Amino acid sequence: MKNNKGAIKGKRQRYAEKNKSKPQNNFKGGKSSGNNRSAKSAAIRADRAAHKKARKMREPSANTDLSQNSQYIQWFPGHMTRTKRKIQADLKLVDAVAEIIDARLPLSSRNPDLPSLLGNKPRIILMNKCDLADPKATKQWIEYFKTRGLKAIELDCKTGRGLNNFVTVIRDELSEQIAKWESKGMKNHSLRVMIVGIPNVGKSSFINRISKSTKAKVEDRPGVTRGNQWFTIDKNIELLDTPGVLWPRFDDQIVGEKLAFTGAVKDQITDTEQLVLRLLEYLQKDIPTMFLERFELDGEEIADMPPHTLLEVIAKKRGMLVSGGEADIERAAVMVLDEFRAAKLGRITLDKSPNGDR
Ligand SMILES: Nc1nc2c(ncn2[C@@H]2O[C@H](COP(=O)(O)OP(=O)(O)OP(=O)(O)O)[C@@H](O)[C@H]2O)c(=O)[nH]1
Ligand SMILES: [Mg+2]
Repeated sequence: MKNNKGAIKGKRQRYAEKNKSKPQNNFKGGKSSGNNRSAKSAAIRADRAAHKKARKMREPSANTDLSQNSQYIQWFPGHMTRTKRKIQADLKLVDAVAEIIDARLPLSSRNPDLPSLLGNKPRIILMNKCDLADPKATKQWIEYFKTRGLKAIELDCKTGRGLNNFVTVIRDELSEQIAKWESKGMKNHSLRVMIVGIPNVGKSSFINRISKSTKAKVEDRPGVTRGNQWFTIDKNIELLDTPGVLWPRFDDQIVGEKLAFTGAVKDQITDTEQLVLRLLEYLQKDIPTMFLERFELDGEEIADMPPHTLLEVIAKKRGMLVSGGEADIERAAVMVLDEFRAAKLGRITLDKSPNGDR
């Protein structure tokens, strides 16, 4: 199998890596809620247990599902360790944390290190990119998080859908703290919320959308934001943007692969052709109608087709040929990955929802 890293590098080289603005952090500490500590602790314990269970639920396990197309994926550059420290240091400045996850990966895009990193800080979940995910699965995941004591809302930062719910949910999560402030005569006490999540899930896009600005740098690659930065969305709410953080080792390689499918790990560290063969293997398990329609494929014919043959068929259908009439596999792989990421192959939630549906 050819390695097309060079080709991908060429494509991605347009995105020059630049260092971002330095932290602009000049707030005095805000306090987290006190009265509701035991309820919050219970919710946090439930969330930790959920994380543990979630890790077990992530399927299929790397040990049982390693195909010849699997590749070892790991991306934990030094700036992520620094970011973790900065997040911990800045926690005292915020009243709550909003964890942004990718709606296509409600399990795999949750950093398992977050519960211990965030301690008892009130937390909500924002399921972003819901325009790319299966709407039914998103609703099921929201219900699932609810049973774990976590408020979750769906968002689409491309159109702004769901953004209006953010303030309501965050105020609801902090209602006891707000009541305490009000009882002390602090009627319009501002709320400070830290926005955290893995790379490329739309943290900065969310901040730009909600603050109706373009101040936070946004790009379609992971690792864009490099420092914590404050934004005021109105006189009562301030948001702290943070760089995306992964964790040092993916217990399950399918998690690493799913994160690579969606663009949460750097494309340059993966072999795109191999990655796309894995994506095709994954799609073959439960073939999306849009995928069949888009490439004019027959579901029964392709169900057991070796993924490399399937990619050849797709390349030929698209007229992607090299001299001699052979399929241009490298070009087809890049095209399939791009179309998957843009949901042109269907709105696909890659983590099975709790009831087993896609
Ligand atoms: N389809 C879709 N794309 C989105 C959405 N939100 C963000 N994006 C895109 O996702 C890409 C990454 O967005 P960013 O806001 O830079 O993500 P980030 O989480 O800040 O990324 P890092 O700073 O690298 O951690 C950009 O191309 C955005 O346009 C969404 O709701 N739907
Ligand atoms: Mg960012």
